[in-house]
Amino acid sequence: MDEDDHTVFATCMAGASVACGTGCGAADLDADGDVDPADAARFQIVFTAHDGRQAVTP
Ligand SMILES: [Ca+2]
Repeated sequence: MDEDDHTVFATCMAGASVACGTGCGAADLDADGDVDPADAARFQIVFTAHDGRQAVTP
């Protein structure tokens, strides 16, 4: 996970109950059909924890 992933995530962040846009399925980290603060919390955990040495599940 890197800055490119962050850019995609930020582009896809639309809010609760707003359907994921094209190409944003990977940003829906809790798989509930939107990209909202709940996904952002998961993204932050993975983004800050991932150091390339271990797999991190959101
Ligand atoms: Ca979501």
